[in-house]
Amino acid sequence: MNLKACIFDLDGVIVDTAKYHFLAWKRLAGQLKIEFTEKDNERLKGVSRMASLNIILGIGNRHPDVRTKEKYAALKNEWYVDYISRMTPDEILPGSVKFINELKKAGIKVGLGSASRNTPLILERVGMEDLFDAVADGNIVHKAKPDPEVFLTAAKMLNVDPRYCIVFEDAVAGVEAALNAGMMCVGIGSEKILTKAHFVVSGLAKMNIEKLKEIEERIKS
Ligand code: B16
Ligand code: MG
Repeated sequence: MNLKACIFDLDGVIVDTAKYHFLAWKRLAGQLKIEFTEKDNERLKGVSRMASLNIILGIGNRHPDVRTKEKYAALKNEWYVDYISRMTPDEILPGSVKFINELKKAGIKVGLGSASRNTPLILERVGMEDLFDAVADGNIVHKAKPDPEVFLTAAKMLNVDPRYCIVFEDAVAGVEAALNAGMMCVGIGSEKILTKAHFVVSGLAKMNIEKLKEIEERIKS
């Protein structure tokens, strides 16, 4: 295998925080009398907090000033933090820890690439604060996915050339970010949604070293 590093998205790949983002955004949308559905929520996955708010305001055709927008984003985050503060290791998605430990044993570096500024709190709550060799998150990266910055930063921290990295992503914007970084990308979720990913699996429980080799060979051929 030429592969040297695996970089994981957090929300929707390692933990299921999408449901908490949805609940908090839904509450804000409710207060603003904007109808916001689970289908609309798909468009928020992987994009930054302010970009998510702009999508919701767009649905309601609202144009508040910058200060008001900051107030809304802070309110949503307060509710979201309240939910994630109560997370436990039980909320780690199946197969994640096993696969990551298998990679480490095989000498493959593991990194995290998340848009979330709440990454440190989530990792601490689920007991994963020491698992990754490098963590690139919304606190150190400023360009939102599909910009490749988050994954390029993780690769740099791992000291691995982007060509030898494979990203695991559940969001359309995140898959595009991985491809824009010149990396291989495995989509986590549905083939119908993650059409640009090199390969799609339903979750990390489906992954192991053998499968990884097979995927790399398929991408290269
Ligand atoms: P926060 P990921 C992303 O995380 C989420 O998918 C996205 O829905 C959220 O808006 C974004 O983080 C910012 O999160 O408000 O906590 O800073 O999928 O890149 O791990
Ligand atoms: Mg995600």
